Amino acid sequence: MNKKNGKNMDRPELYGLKLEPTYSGSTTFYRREASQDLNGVDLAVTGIPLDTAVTNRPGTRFGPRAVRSASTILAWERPYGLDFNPVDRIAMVDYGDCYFDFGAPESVPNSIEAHISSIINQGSAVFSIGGDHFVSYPILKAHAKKYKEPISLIQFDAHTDTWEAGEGDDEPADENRIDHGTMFYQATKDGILDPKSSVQIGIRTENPDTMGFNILDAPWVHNNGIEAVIKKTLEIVGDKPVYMTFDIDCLDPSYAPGTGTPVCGGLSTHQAMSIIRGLSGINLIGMDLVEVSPAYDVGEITALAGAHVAMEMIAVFASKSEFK
Ligand SMILES: [Mn+2]
Repeated sequence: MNKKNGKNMDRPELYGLKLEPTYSGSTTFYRREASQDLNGVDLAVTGIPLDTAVTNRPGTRFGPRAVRSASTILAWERPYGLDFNPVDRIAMVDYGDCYFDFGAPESVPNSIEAHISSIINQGSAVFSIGGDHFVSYPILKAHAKKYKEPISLIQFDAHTDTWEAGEGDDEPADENRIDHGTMFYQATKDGILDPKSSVQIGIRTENPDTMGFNILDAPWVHNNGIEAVIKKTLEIVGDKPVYMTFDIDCLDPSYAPGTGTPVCGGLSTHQAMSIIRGLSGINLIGMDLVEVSPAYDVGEITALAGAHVAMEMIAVFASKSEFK
């Protein structure tokens, strides 16, 4: 056995795992090579450390780093019960973080969109780690431009995030507002999302205007069970191009306290991971995990939940028949 340390910085190819003590070495996501060379890459993981669009507690700018660090404890074997390791089927790199100027907030959406476009236009899909949930809006814009059709959304969340921009005051809606509760309103108005073939799972915050999204709210999930959620979701999205966004506050605060707008009555990590695994076979084109806020975490359980959920999403992506 090669006892040289730092083995994940010395890999001959982009596939597979090299064992290294969890506590040592580089903390790229799932021990992937840190690289911005996307030649032959199927999936690039990137961090988007934004937390200025929140309505409550900030701190998600530290989310990417926390989730990457938590992922190192997973990077020694395939996800439990899965008959393959995603990194044996897909070439995945850690692309590093999106750069944006925190002193010029109005420039942030375009910076994120350009960052994502630069990745997906080179032929790699992208898994983004937020960051607050606003980041999904410029990410979706980049995908819509590439795919040239409204995208279906599978959204795990306590909140619909379809609140009208500017709602609650007398001013007309300002679609340029940067807000982590309005971006799917904006995306739907833009024609980027197709709500009729989209589904929101785990919702437990009142918002009477659904904008036509299918909603399997948290009580529905608890009352009907994991298999029913999987069946309904597969029926709704069919074989359309689908983007999956996982707001960590979909999980109950007992499983994910480290987030900005926690709501009780949510899903367990078991429920969320099982539902995602059951969605294998969908036409998944992109993914994000958002709203992990380490300063409010306890024992790193939120970051760990995020890393587990991320690997389940990546396994769904890797299950596509185009990979080896
Ligand atoms: Mn949320």
